[in-house]
Parts: sequence; C-alpha cells; structure tokens
Amino acid sequence: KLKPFPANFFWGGSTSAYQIEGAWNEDGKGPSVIDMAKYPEGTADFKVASDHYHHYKEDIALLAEMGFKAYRFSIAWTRIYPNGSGEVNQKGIDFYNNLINEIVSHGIEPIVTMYHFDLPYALQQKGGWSNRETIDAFEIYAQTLFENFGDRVNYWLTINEQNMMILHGDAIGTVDPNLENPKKELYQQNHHMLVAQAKAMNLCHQLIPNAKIGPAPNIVSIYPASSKPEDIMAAYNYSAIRNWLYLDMAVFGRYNTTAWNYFEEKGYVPTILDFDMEVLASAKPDFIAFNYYTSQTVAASEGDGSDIGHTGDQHITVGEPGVYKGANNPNLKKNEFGWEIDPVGFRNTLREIYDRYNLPLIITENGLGAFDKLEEGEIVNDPYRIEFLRKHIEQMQLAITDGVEVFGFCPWSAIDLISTHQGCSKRYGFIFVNRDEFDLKDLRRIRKQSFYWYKELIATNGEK
Ligand code: BGP
Repeated sequence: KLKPFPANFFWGGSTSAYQIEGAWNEDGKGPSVIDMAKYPEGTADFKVASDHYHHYKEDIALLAEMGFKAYRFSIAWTRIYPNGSGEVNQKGIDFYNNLINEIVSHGIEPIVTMYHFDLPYALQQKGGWSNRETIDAFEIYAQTLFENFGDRVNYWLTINEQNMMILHGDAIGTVDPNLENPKKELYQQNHHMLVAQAKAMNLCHQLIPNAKIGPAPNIVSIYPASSKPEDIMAAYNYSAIRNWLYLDMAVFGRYNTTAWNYFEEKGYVPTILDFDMEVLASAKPDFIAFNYYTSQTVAASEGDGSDIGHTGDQHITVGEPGVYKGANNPNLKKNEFGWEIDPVGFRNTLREIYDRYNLPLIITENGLGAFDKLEEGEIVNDPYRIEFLRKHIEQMQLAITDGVEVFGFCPWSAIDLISTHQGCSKRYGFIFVNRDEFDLKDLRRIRKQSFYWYKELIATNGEK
C-alpha cells in the first residue's frame, strides 16, 4: 500500500537568477561569469531572459494560482555585491526583499539558492574559486543574505550543482581549459567551495538558528554498462567521484576514500590548509537537496581515452581515460535533447541518498526540456511534460513508501527560462514565456496544459 505524501509537503518549482531575471546590468548589478561568457551560436544570451525582474509580481501570482507551497529561486550574488565583495548594493537588497515579501504574502515558502553558477566576474578576474579570497567573499555574502532575509527565509541552499561545475568545468567555465592540468585546478576550486559551503552552513546556524540549510548537488544512480566486474567497478568509482565526494564532505566532513585515491592516482590532490578539515568537520547540513534529470551508465575505460565520446546529454563528455566512460543505456528512452528518461532511477537515487546519509531530502530540480509550441487560442499542449513528471512523482511516492523522508519536490522549471546551454527554445516551465531566441516579442505569460495538471496535483496533495 502506498504511503500518502506528508501533509505540508513542499510542492513547488525552481528557477535560477541568471536564467529568469534579465535586467542583467540594471540597478547596480555587476557582471557575473555568465554575463561574460560566450554562448553557442543561435542561442539567446541571458540579458533579458524571462524579464522576471520586471514581471515578478505577475509571476509569483501565477505560482500562487498553481497552489505552490514552496518556490526555489536563486539570489544573484552580483546584485548584492556587484564586485563580489566590498560595497553592498542596496537596490539588490531591495529587489530580493520585494520578491521575498511577494512570495511570503501568498503563503509560499521561499527556498533560496545562494549561488547558482553566476560567480561575480570581478572575483573570477582575481582567480575565482582558485583564490582563497573567494571563500571569504562568499562568507561575507552569506552573512549579508542571512542578516537581510533570514527573518523570512527558512530554507537555504548553498551552491547549486557544485559537482557539475567541477566535472564539466568547461561547461560553466570557472577554470581556464588551457591550463596544464585543469582538473587539478578544478579540484582545488572544489576544495575551496566545500570550505566556503561549510562556513556558510555554520554561519546560518549561528545567525538564524531556526533556519535550515543544505547542499544542492546533482545526484543520480550510476549503472554499469554490463555485468563485467570491471564495468561494475567503474560505476562504483564514478559514483564516488560524481556523487559521494560532494555529499560525504557536506555531511561527514571528510573526503570520500575512493575519490581521494583517484585524486592521488591522477595527480589532482588539492592543497589543504591546516584548519580546513576542522571547518569541514564542524559543519552539518539539515537536509540534502538534489537535482535529478536522468541516471547515468558507464563502462570501464582502458587505454588512452580515445574511446570516450558524447553520450546521452549531448553537450557534455562523460569519461576519464583509465577510469570510466559514458555509455548509452539501451533500456531507456531519450528526450528530444538526448537525455535518457529514467523515473525508476529516481526512486533508486532517493533510496541511495537516504540510506547513506539519513537526512530529509528535497528535490530541487527534475523536469523535461522540450520544444513547446504556442498554438492558436493561447494553448500550449505539453502532455510529454505531464507524463515525465507524473512518472517521477509516482516513483517518489514509492520511495516515500520505502521509508525515504522526502519533504519537497520543486521541478525545473516553475516558469520558462533560458537553458544553461541550449537557449530559450528548450523549455521546461509550467508557464510559457512568449519570446524566441532573438525576438523578445511581448514576453507574455501563458499557462501550459501542465500548469492545470500540476495545480490539480498539488490541490490533491499528489493523489491525482
Ligand atoms: C541544471 C542546472 C539548471 C538548469 C538545468 C537544465 O544543471 O542547475 O540551471 O539549466 O540543469 O539544464 P539545461 O538548461 O542545460 O537543459
């Protein structure tokens, strides 16, 4: 018999600042690494995005109409500190005060990501996460957030998908790919981010003791491509490098042994200062947030890595010579963008995380990117999205029945926004935003079919 979803379950949705807000240089906002990055040809930049900065009241009203219990969004570090550190930009504080008040006034619980890929460019110019000063800047930024918004924000997420930033450093671009050993540098940055995260968790508990805070990596079950013991070992190792390295540190305050051995073998061992491990061990998250889109399948990699190529998600390469290589999973269907769809893997992932850490879980991203079409009569038919979410929600309920403590589901994305790598034609939202890659049109908001479906699902606490 299925267990019902808990009362007060956080049904909601997610966005991130640079993907939705626009107003990239308004009201004193400084540039982030995202603003300065080059975009793939033919795709929109993030300057206007969904223009949420100017539409936030209308947008929050629509989320309230859907019955959202929680809304996960990120604060742009460069609105608060245009240069990453130094002077606070009051207009940035004002914007988020207004936004949070709007959210709270509709009875929606705000869930705030402190840092979602958009590192201040001024910090990047000084070495970004390679420079320990960025840890201090993050700590001060965190303090500013807790002091200004901690009276209304009870749920905080430290860093979005730190593991993706490190594993696919070229995709988010915090490291120069021309360095002699870019991966060593990435793992140094990783160490600094982990220390920054630990400091933020401690600060949160100190300054706003009633609030809760946790990490928000992308965690997925890893399958071996075959029953060959070598493939099973590759899957085990990749899971340690991709998943547990990040969460073991956040929860247990220590480096995962398999990941550490891999650092040693590959020459990626980061420099650790004396007091770092104490700081890391002293911090504890209250929950684990994670993003899940698809599982991953890997095989053993032998030789020079020339057999490592693109799989599944087409814009990233999965693999490392001698360790693992991405493989297609013939048992799974793919979405229009080549991402494998695996709802059962979602249940497995929930169980894996819960068994390992015994902390409450919240899903902060899950969803389907698709080329939605606006049809005559203001209609957007997206049955594929409904089916994707329904199947994942079913598996989540099975996981809850298994005994996994889940307190919220915030799919990606609440509203259409700009995809991190694939422009605005790849849509994820319940609400259509009328614009094309380069034609901003009128940016009007249109409820998709999935909007009405999700509204009913929330109204029945997931029963329908
Ligand atoms: C996650 C990011 C989001 C979002 C999502 C969808 O990795 O946290 O910011 O972009 O993936 O990915 P994409 O936009 O590449 O389809």
